[in-house]
Amino acid sequence: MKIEKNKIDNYNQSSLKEHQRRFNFIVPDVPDVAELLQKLIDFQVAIPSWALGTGGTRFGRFGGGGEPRNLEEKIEDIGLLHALNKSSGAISLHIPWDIPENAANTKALAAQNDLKFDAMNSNTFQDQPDQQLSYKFGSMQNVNRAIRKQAIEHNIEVIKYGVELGSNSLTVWLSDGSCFPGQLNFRRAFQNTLESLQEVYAALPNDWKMFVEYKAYEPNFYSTTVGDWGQSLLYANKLGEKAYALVDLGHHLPNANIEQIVSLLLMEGKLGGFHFNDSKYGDDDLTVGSIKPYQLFLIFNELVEGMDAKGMNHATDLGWMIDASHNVKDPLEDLLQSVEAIMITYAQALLIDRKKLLEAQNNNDVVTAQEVLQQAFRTDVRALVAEARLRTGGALDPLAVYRNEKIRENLIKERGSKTVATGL
Ligand code: RM4
Ligand code: MN
Ligand code: MN
Repeated sequence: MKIEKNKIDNYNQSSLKEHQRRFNFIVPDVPDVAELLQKLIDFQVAIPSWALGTGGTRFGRFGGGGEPRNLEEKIEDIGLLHALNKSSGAISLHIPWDIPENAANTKALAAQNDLKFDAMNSNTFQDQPDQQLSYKFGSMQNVNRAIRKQAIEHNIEVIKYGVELGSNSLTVWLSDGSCFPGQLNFRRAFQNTLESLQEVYAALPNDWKMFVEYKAYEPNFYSTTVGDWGQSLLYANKLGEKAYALVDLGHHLPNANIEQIVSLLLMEGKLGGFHFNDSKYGDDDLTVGSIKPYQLFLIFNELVEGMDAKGMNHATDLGWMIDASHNVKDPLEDLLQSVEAIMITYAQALLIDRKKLLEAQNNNDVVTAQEVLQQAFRTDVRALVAEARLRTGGALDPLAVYRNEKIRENLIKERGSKTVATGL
């Protein structure tokens, strides 16, 4: 289904006065409103094709109905999100969960929905029904060369799909590792993985990037072969200039200082991609900003500061994506919430008084430094984010329109209540 533009305009009309009151209230506090709004307008967050259905845990899955049955319906769902918030203008595909059978058609449908193709994702963490060799004991790290080769070829195939669609990056997340001490030799696992990644890297088109995503644990519980940012950076450095580390917020050990990791990876020119989500305990894949909004703000502070220091374009020089799972919420509502949280936090980070912060740091004025950060964090920027949407034809309140228009009910009518989307 599609949402008509005039429906969105009507809703906007009904809350326009209230919005303008809020917007006018914040404007005097923003040094350059036009510039800030433009940055918000330009900033787009990709939606992963595997996050449009209900996620499960290893205990169960409680579907909500109306889930997209194929790639086309997934693209339509993201099109809906983007029509409402104008900040979700890209889709990230996981192969083989979402194989574009006819690339030209898939591309055309995405274009109709004003969507681009973000990073392509390979999958060597599950065995597929028609697969010859098993990844039970790892893929690129495997002691068996034939299994490594199968994983390499899969990744090269994913690049080929991406080229057809106009994507320009490959994200490799490996679940490789070990569950018990002694199961593998760490150095050998690293070397095998490096050599395998090198073969994939050699197949990358010139204008492509490769993102090496790390994760502390799960599904392996003793060691992970790309377990933290240090290992990810090692691979990226050894691979070459087209290879980068990818930070997924849920992939760290408890209390890790993610903002510091982000800062140093940016300093090294080796931060390539970013997966947003939130977590309380592990890789919980919860709604962005739902648990630790201040941490997200501190991360965005480093992102903005570090990108500006290198003259990078906020919107295009890193790959931004949501990587979440939805167990109890309507996936589309959850994604709207996540995008909103990202935009709010980005806007807050843009409001930080950099000059004052630098002065405070140079004077060892710890109190002022903290005050500067918290001044921005405590500013209610929601009207700025809404204004950016309004100016690009989106909804002042995407969630309200989604509910008022009964989008989920309509999707259930259209697709049925028992559909299951491919993905996690
Ligand atoms: C992993 C990781 C990857 C994602 C898979 C589905 O934990 O976050 O980015 O592709 O989940
Ligand atoms: Mn991820
Ligand atoms: Mn994850």
